[in-house]
Amino acid sequence: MDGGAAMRGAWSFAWLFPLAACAGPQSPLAPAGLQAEWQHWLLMLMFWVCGIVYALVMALLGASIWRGRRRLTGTPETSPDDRRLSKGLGLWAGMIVAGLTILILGSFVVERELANERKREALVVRVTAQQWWWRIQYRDPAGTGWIETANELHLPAGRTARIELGSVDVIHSFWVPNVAGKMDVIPGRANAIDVTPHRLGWFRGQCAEFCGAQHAHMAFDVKVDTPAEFAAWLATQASPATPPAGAAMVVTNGPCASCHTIRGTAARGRAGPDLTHVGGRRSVAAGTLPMSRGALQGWIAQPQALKPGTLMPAVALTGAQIDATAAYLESRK
Ligand code: HEC
Ligand SMILES: [Cu+2]
Repeated sequence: MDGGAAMRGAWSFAWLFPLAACAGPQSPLAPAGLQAEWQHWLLMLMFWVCGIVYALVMALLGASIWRGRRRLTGTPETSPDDRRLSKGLGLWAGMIVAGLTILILGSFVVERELANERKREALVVRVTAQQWWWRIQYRDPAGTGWIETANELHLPAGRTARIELGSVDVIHSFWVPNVAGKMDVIPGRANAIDVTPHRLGWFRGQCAEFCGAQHAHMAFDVKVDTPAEFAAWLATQASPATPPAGAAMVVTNGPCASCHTIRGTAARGRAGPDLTHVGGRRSVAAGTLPMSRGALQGWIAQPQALKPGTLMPAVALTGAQIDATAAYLESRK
């Protein structure tokens, strides 16, 4: 196949591209939660009502152009029939009123359902956005404190979670399209969004408000667990780490510790993500790389090359220290 044919081949499939967004882990068209399902229902209602009106307008436009052309080519003029015209206009106005009424009733029903959902007793999760990652905190079921993690949100299926949103720097936006709509995250303002997921599996959240150079690398993984899986995961997150030994000790005694917390060790920094169970996460640096030992090595050696502008500086370490640190962090499941 020559280049031109290949190009034409590719273009003939181009119409499929919009459909690629219809399924998958980051799509409002594949709802996995109650709120997303209602919003999807409303979207479809709007699509069909507006789509039918659009098709009718186009059909009438086509018909009138066709009639106009016939008139130009000399077919004898038929005198406009006033009664038919006013009947048609009356019908048209009636359809517009009916369509708008359906849309108003639809959005009313959805608003009411979402509000009813809000009254349920909710699991409180605090999510704090910052350039360019997500601090995530759960209330400790065993005590009064908070259990902290980052960049990976676990939710129990069938239960409403109230995500309390805060920002420490600029405006971000919390968006997990499979589960619910968007909510802005605004410094100095307490926003919250309720989500009631019911389909198990992995989904993807993304910051949806431009927040600086690495806005696109401000994603997070979302896992909808069974209630038992969720309880086990939360218990793991609550447990402290065993401190590292040998060359990996730089992570708890060196500069890393001034920015990162590893519970159970001397590392108590607050500027960066909690690393106590970083090895159990699915990705590194807010969705920048899939989790692996190599990704951790690369990230520790050259954060500025992987995520230019990120607030984590490159720390001067030896190769052996980087390898040992990556191995230790990877083992922190
Ligand atoms: C000046 C503060 C600072 C220092 C020093 C620092 N980090 Fe970070 N680190 C951050 C910030 C901020 C992030 C989040 C970056 C992002 O995603 O944009 C981060 C992210 C990370 C992540 C990814 C965490 C995740 O949830 O995916 C790892 C792993 C990490 N740092 C390890 C280290 C190690 C090891 C050192 C020492 C060699 C270190 N950091 C030194 C601030 C720092
Ligand atoms: Cu952001």
